[in-house]
This record gives sequence, structure tokens and C-alpha cells, in this order.
Amino acid sequence: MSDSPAVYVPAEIEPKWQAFWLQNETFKAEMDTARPKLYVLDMFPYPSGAGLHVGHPEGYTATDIYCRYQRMRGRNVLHPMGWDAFGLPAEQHAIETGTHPRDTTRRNIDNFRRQIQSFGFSYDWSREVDTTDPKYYRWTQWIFLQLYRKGLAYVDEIPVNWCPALGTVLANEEVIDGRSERGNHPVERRPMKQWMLRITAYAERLLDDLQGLDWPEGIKEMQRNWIGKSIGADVDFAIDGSEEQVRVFTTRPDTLFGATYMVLAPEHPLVGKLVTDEHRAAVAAYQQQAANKSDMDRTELSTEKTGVFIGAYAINPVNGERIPIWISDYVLVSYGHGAIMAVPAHDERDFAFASTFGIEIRAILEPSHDAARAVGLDSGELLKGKACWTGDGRMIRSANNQGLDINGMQMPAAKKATISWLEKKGIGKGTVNYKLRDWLFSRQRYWGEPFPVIHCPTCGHVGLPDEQLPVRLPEMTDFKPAGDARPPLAKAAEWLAVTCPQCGAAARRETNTMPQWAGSCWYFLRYIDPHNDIRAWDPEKEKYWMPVDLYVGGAEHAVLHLLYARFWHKVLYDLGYVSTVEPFQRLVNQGMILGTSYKDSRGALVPNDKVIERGDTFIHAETGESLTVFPAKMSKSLKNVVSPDEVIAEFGADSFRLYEMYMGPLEDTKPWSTQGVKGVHRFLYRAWRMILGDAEQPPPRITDEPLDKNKLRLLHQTIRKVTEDIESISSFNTAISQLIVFVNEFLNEKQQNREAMESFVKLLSPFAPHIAEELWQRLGHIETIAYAPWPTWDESALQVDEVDVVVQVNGKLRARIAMATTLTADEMQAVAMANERVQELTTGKAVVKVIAVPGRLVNIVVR
Ligand code: ANZ
Ligand code: ZN
Repeated sequence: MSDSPAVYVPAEIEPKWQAFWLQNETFKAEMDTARPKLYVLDMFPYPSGAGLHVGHPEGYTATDIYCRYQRMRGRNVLHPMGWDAFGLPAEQHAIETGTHPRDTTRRNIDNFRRQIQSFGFSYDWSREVDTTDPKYYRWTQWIFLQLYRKGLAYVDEIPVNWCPALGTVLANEEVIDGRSERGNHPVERRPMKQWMLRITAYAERLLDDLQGLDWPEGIKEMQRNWIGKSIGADVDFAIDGSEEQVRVFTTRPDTLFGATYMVLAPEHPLVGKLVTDEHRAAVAAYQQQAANKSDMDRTELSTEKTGVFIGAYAINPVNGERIPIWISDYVLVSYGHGAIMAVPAHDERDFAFASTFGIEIRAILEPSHDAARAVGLDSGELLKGKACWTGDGRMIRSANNQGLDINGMQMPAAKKATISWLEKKGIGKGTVNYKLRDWLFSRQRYWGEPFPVIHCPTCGHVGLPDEQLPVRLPEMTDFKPAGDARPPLAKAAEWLAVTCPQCGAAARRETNTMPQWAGSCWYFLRYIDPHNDIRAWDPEKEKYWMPVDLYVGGAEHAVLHLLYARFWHKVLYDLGYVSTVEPFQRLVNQGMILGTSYKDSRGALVPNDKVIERGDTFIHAETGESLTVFPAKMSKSLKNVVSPDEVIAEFGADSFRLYEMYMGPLEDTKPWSTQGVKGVHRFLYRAWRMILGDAEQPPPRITDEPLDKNKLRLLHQTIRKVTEDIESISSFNTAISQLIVFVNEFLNEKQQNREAMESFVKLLSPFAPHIAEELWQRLGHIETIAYAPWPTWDESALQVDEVDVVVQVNGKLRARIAMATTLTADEMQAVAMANERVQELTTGKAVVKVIAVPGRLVNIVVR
């Protein structure tokens, strides 16, 4: 072959095979009910202007290995890729430069596609989706309408972060200490009409169904915490001298006898009614101050407790005591009922508050001696109101003359007894609360999906009929917000005007757009049937391909994306559009890849372009000071971002892929090292040389002559190890180690066994597919290796021969032990020393010398 390089040159083979796969549609997936399917999904990227970073190919390589392996095992594999392309950066770029977000997005997608294809991933490119394509978002809008018609989408007036200086609403992440992250301008909370999705209606199912998922336990736990189910009770408190009542939610109804005051959220609707004239001014001032704090800051345990007394008193229903009512920002208006009964002896935040304001602290529960001792609690202090105890214990001081006596009970029994007493009296009941809030689903942005909803003066909100989809984004050149917190779309006058589909009156379109999460809530369903213009997807295809069997991506999506997608999926399930309750059966999180950074002796960070390598040390280019190396998150400012394009140009895609998998278990955080890439590159070079030779080494003769026992065993060990490691998904690194051992053993032979070489190439192919295709072809195959049958191992070939080894102590025969013929002298010695009889004779004595003759004898000399 004239175009055959004598040595391994990735640049000469990789683009060739990538073109081959694309032209031949090698990885095109077709529904085939005769074959078992496998749906393997990557979290599709946001195509940023910066291009791919080294974290992307980590997960993509892992799924690619799994897919290529499973195809060779005969599975019908669906493995698609697409673009999550709506979002803020393209819009900000548009505001700064006037470039339309669509153009920026298109350019970035082209660059991402080029980069991803340069890795040789086995995607079915005919299924590519782009969330910003009207052909795609038509169906995002359609799903929204399904939610809307089911009563799961509604408009509510809720506080948003409004920045007057920037003239825009900011996301929580964009606000730092009450000021805008960009520009440091003051931000205020102001109520605005927003679209909300009723995810809370699915809280219980989102929680329950986690059970059946093959996900990392940590991610499940994060979802559980996010949903935050609390079991407790609602209790109604009468107000002294008023008809009003205040309802509180408590997880500790057992502590009612210790409730010595009550706290309302500053925004609680009853504050205005209950406040006495004397306290009105102070209360108003406090409310003002609380309005500008985030919920996060307010509930922080460590922050100092603030608040004011409003002059009114509630009646504690268990003992009739008057307890003062305060407002404080540690009580959130959005949780429970926005009001609490405060039990300072048994709740940390209440304890801090009561201590600050001199309110009575009354213990009503005593821990056991052991429990108190374990944390150094002095029970005497607790009883005197000088300490707080949040654990379990025996109830004290907790009885009234109206049929409630929980003294002596432990917490669970006391809770139960109190709840049934409250229920009998009609002043409370057992309830469940969730931390999960409804999902704020509108953004005041241009570059997002328009809502398929209009506002009619007579009909109110009207969802558009399906025929009117998609509602396309209007052409605009000015993407700045319209001022006064109105979104940019409010300026598209022509686009805004519509007729109401219900009554025909002149109406206006909704000007908010959907958040970036929308498109990623269902993209895995569109991949199934991406070109369908009649439906979002075909039900038969959905039944065949769903659920996603394996989903790989970063742990940063542990909660929001994965929860939102599960929510939509359940709604679609209830409507009969999908056949599985959950979308993603198995989830694996890839770990972060860190860069290399440097710091000087004072601990100051030194950007990488100011560092010079001197042998094994690193010095500051300007000061000459020697620097310490440490792994750190890759960042532009540290100039330690590794560019995939450069690594591929230097070492090739196969080396890149192999290196990222060789760095360690998939889930671990790992530091990048270009030295490491060199190492695996050398391995690939040697693999090539093993089969085809190179400039110094003539190609071996490929024969059918049988392998000797040791080589045969190594071959079968390698097949087994690589197979099992790929199945685990996590330990690709040890599979690669085994391939390296194989090459070390087989390298430089004048003659190679065909079956061994072909099996090796197959085992290598999921990891390094370009070189594998090339070697496969040069071994005489015409078809792609992508569907060649995966090799299987033979248990009998793994068997190790054993011989009886004679074990002597001081020259006398003491034992005969069966040992594998493959053991080294050291291993034989270890086996001999572990023998019971030998131990009897050697313990307490000094071992002077050990002689081991492989396959024959071990002699131990002791004194
Ligand atoms: C009395 C009590 C006594 C409480 C005690 C706790 C310990 P989780 O578990 O997170 O659901 N709470 C209720 N509504 C609140 C609100 N809107 N803002 C801030 N705190 C609120 O927490 C439930 C507990 O948090 C409730 O139980 C209530 O305090 C408080 F020894 O009631 B507890
Ligand atoms: Zn109308």
C-alpha cells in the first residue's frame, strides 16, 4: 500500500478513518426489534465560544468505549450528540458586539462539531439536534402546552432580582451580596409576573422513584435533600385579643410545651394586622432591611440573629401561656406557613435568637446520660436554659390538664401523642412539607424559546393551538432589555400583535422566554426520532429505545437538570407519551480534570505563561524564584487550560482518548499531565510495531502456529480483564494497563499468532478506534472493525499449572505445597512462610536466609 506509513503517524490515519465512518454512516442506528437495544447518552454541551475543554471528551470517551464494545457484542446501539444552544453568553455577546445570537451559536456549533468529530466518537450524526432550531423548539413549546393544559404551568407574582442600573432581572447566581456580579450595582427584590411550573405536584414521586435507579448514591441523596421532605404537623395558634390565628409548621410537635415565643417571616401577611402602634415604625424598618437579603443569607446558621417584637401575643395551645410574637428574617415566607413556634431549648437558631433577646429558654426533654456525655452536654445547664439539645430524649414538663401528658415518652411516641391530641381538639394535624419550590420558568431574555401563549384582554392567557407552533423568535437587532424589567421581546412590536385564537380579539404575545433548562428536559426523546415533523417522536420508536440505559455527565447537574428532566418525563408518562416512568436508568458522573498550576513561596498563584521549566524544577520567568506545582481547576486567568486541538495535533486523538481513560477511575478528580499523554502515545506506537514493525524492526510473520501456554494465558486474561473493566464503566484505566502488559509480552517477536493479534486489536478498538481500524485493515480485513465480534475468553486457558514444591526448614523436609508454576521466587517464599507447619517452626526465630528454586523447592534457614 503506497499510502501506508511505515511507523505509527496518527495524523495520517485519524482523519482518514473519521471520514470513512461519516461517509459509510458506520454508526447510524436503526430501530430493529429483532435485536436488543442500548441507548447511551452524553450530556450535550453548551457550544461556548471557547470551544471544547478537556472535561468534555472525558465523559464522551467513556460512553464511546462502552458503545463500541456493546456493538461488537451485538447490541443495537443508539449514541447521539447535539447542542444545548440557548443561553446567556450568546446574548451578552450580541449586546456587546451586535452579532446576532443565532450567528454566534451557529459558528460555535460548527466549531464544537469539528472538535468532537476529531476525537472519532461513534455518534450517529444523522440524529444531531440543536435546541435553538425552530424545528426542535416547536416541540419544546408543544410540551410546555401539555403542562399548561394539565394545569402544571401558571403565572404568579414572585420576587425577582431587579437591577435598575443594568435594567435587567438577574439570576440568583448573578447576584453577590445584594449587588450585581457584573458592574457591582445594587440589586433589589421586586415582585414580577412569572411563569411557574408545578414541579411540587410531583415531589413525592420524584422522591420515591429514585429507589429503582442505578445512580450514584450521592446524587440520589442530593436530589432527596433538594426535594427536602419533612414530616411534622401544622398547629394553629390563637392570637391574644384578636380573631386572627397563626398557623405554623413544625417537625417537632413534641416540643410544644417548650415554645416560648413565635416568629413570623417579615413578609407574613398578618404582620401588618397584628403589629401594635408602638412597634409599627420599628417593624416597617426591619421589613425593609430584610427584603434585600437572599434566602440563603437569611437561613445561614452562623449569622447573627436579628428581629423585632411586634407587640402582639399568641396563645400556646397546650398550656394557654401568652407568648410574644416577633418577626425575624431567619423565618422564610416561602416555607411551611411562613411562621414558626420557637423552642429555644431544642433548636439552635431559636436558641441563638432567644439568647440574644433574653427570651425564656425552657427545656422539655432530657437526653440520656450517655448521649449527653458523648457531646459534653451538661444536663444541669440545659435545665437552666443555658444550653441547647436538639437530639432525642425523655420528655419532661410536658403535661396539661386537658388530656395531654407526654412526660417520660421518647421523641417519636411524644410526636404521635401530641399530633393525635391536636387533631382531637381541632387545632392541628399531621402534615408533610417539601423544600422543593415550584420552578420559576420564565426569563427576561431574547435567546430562549418563546412561550406558545398569548394575553387576551377578555380571555386572559390563552395557550396557542398546536398548528400555530413553532412560535419563532422575531428578528431583532437590539437585544437589550426594554427597561423597567420588561424583556427584549417587548420591543418587537410587529411580532407582539396577534389575534386571540379563542375570541378573535387583538391580543399580545408573551414576551418572556423559557430558561435554558427547557431544551435539555427532553432532548433524549427527540434523538429517538429527530426528523419527525408530525409528532415530537414516534411512539413505537420511543417504546423500543427508551429508557436511556446509560447517561454520563458532570456531577454539577446532580440536581437541577436531572430533576427537571425527570419531572417533564413523568408528566409525559402520565399523558401517555412515553412508556417509562424514569428517563435515565443508569447514571455515571465523570470526575473533574484539573490543570497544573504554580505558586511562589508566599503562596501567590503564578500564571503558567510566567513559568519556566528547568529540569525537574519550575522557576518564575521574571524573578527566578523557584515555584511549587499543584493541581488546580483549569481557568483562563491561570493560563493552565489544556486545548484539545493542540493535544490532538501533537499526539493524535487515540492518545488523547487513551490518556484520559488511563488517568484513573472515571469518577475521580484527576490532574492533567502532558507527560502522561506521551506515555500512552508510546504504548500505541509499540502496539503498531508489535503487529507491523517499524523502521528498525521488520514486520513479524502472522501465522496460525499455536501460542505457548503462558502467552495463551495472557491473551485470555487480557480478554477477561478488558471485558470486565468496560462493563464496570469505571475502571477503564486498569483495562488499559492490561493491554500494556500484553504488548510488553508480545512485542518484538519475529512471528505472531493471528488470533492473538486480532483479538488484541479488537480489545484496543473501543479505546483507540483509529489505530485499531488501521491495524485491522492491514491484517487483511475489508469490513470495519466496529461490528467485528468481541473476543471471548476460555476459562481453561486461564488455568495455571501447579507442581508440588518441597519446603525445608534448616534443610529438613517439613511440607509439600502445591504452587502455580508461574510463581516467582519471592512469591514462593511468601506461600511457604504462610504454611502452618512452617510457621510453627519459624515463629520467634530469626530468618537468616531463604533459597527458592522455581517449580521445585524452598529452603528456609532460621536461628
Ligand atoms: C418547632 C421546632 C422545635 C422546630 C425544635 C425544630 C426543632 P425542616 O426539617 O427543614 O422542614 N420552620 C418552619 N417553617 C419555617 C420557615 N418558614 N422558615 C424557617 N424555619 C421554619 O424544618 C422544619 C422546622 O423549621 C420546623 O420545626 C420549624 O421549627 C422551622 F426543637 O418547629 B420547628
Ligand atoms: Zn380572547
